Amino acid sequence: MSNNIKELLEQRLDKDNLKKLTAINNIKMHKFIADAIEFTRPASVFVCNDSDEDLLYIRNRAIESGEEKALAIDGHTCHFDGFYDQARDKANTKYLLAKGKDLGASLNSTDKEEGTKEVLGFLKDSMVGREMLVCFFCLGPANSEFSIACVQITDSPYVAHSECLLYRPGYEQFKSIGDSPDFFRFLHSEGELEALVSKNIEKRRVYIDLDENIVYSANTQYGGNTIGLKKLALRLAINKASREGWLAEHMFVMGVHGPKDRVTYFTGAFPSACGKTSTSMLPGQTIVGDDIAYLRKKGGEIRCVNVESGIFGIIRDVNADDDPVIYEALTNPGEIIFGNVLVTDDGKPHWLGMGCELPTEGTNYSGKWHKGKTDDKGNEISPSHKNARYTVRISDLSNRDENLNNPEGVPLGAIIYGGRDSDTLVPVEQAFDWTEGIVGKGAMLESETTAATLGAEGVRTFNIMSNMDFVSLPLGRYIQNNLDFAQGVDRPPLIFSVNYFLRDKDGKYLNGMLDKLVWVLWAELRVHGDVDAIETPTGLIPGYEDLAELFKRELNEDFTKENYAEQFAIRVPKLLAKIDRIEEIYKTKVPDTPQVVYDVFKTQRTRLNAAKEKLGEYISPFDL
Ligand code: SPV
Ligand code: MN
Repeated sequence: MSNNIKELLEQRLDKDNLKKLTAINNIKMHKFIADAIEFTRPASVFVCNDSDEDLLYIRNRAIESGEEKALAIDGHTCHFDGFYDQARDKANTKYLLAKGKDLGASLNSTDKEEGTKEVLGFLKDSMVGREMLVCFFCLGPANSEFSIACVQITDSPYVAHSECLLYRPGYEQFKSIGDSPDFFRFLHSEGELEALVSKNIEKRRVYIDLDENIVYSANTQYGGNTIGLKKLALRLAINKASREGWLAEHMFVMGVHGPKDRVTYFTGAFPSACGKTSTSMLPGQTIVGDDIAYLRKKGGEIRCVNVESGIFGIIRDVNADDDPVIYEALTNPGEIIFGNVLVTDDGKPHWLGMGCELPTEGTNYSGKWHKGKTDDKGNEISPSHKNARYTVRISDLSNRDENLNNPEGVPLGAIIYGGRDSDTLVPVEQAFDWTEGIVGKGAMLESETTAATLGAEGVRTFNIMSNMDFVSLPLGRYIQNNLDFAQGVDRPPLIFSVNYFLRDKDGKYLNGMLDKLVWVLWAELRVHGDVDAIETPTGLIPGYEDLAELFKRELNEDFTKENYAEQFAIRVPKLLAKIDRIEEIYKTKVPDTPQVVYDVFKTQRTRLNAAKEKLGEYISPFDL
């Protein structure tokens, strides 16, 4: 260790914490911490070595600091983010780009020198009078080809506590990498607080340095902006994966349980708040992860892991009928953090769609709340926020998959891409092959915006592979990486699109919450060639009889021919308009679009026009 670093750490850490830190022999990590101490000037530094004692210390700090309040049920706490800090801030999340580097017009970036100066300006002296927490985590299972060691510095015990639930411990992993410089670094300060929430929201920044594998986050508390290992690390990982020939995706990983105890692993990419977690939690199936997956090729197959060990899930509409496993966990003792829900004086959390009448007063993200309370624009404040969340360990859930921590990952049988689409795509469709799947399903994905990011809701937006907010390389390169990924794979996974959000002409949803179980189980049968399918201009859809059987057996519902005809109608004008819209985006914004993308648009257009000639604009699946 260089003398300066050593001296500084010796001066600023007490004996115990110094011992914990120096037990990891990594100069680059020591320097990162020494620099951060010098820069943010905390009153004290705590180093977490993942012992039960240290984990308890962090949890207690979250409560003592007031960032979390203990609730009535043992192990439950609640945290509030500021009124204007309830979602990911896309506008202020930027890549720091050195002169001459370009990620393309679709990605938000800023000049590296200026941006670094700006964010460091906000972080300077930010921890004066506060405690700095230094935690180590591992992305992916420990001791595996997938593992990435990470160090998180934060002054928010809520952020540190959340990460202790959401990520695998990394202190030992860090020791095992020795002096390797190959790890991710996160520096977060919530900045000045007022009534326990970040005060200077106009100075909220999340700046990403891809060359250094560092993310800086300032003046914010909301998890998506602060929890380094979540979306901040995903942005770093996508870039790293591109350099190393694997994929980092915004995907769940689940075990789909087919006939005779057969388990087929699926990943699913959905934009935030579009049914990703609820798909991975479907009854009778097992969960590996609900948000982020790493995929690698090994021995002729694709294997994948959950990067995380917990769920930071949307709590809205979690109730005993629709999400029984999560509901059970949220209503029983266990370590859970509720975020931005409504809390009543008896210490009980309440949220939208929990399946009962909500109280008319309590405490929420606006402070003391009563029904009818309005914000400064006169809009009524909802009892709990639409993007209110819960944080829980997957190992505490009854439906955890037995391969949750398998260092080899699980073999991938199928990928599903889903978005919020009221009028175009059928509920489920298999792509003809890998290329049409990556282009026609993943790279054409659109979704209506939700409360998971700041800004207007319900606006149809291009969202490539559901990963648009996190892609950290030129989009054409990203598509090419996905296309190339199937090379050398003996049986590439099947690719499907799903759409849970179709509506009729009166705006009513055409599907029930659990219908997705049928789509997923049908896809599982397709992976094994157990059912036939009907060809459409854009892929393969289920036959009526097969769906009717699954609806009866799984949901005890009669799926009528009318339901089928309405949901699975091929809406040719809508599909053609979608191709036009997406093609325009690639032509104008993505100069490095691979030619094959345009080729797929062309063949799909030709097939759609031919079908229109023969069968009309809105084609019943019974006519195919
Ligand atoms: C998402 O918004 O996609 C999430 C939650 O999974 S966040 O941590 O905000 O990214
Ligand atoms: Mn997500």
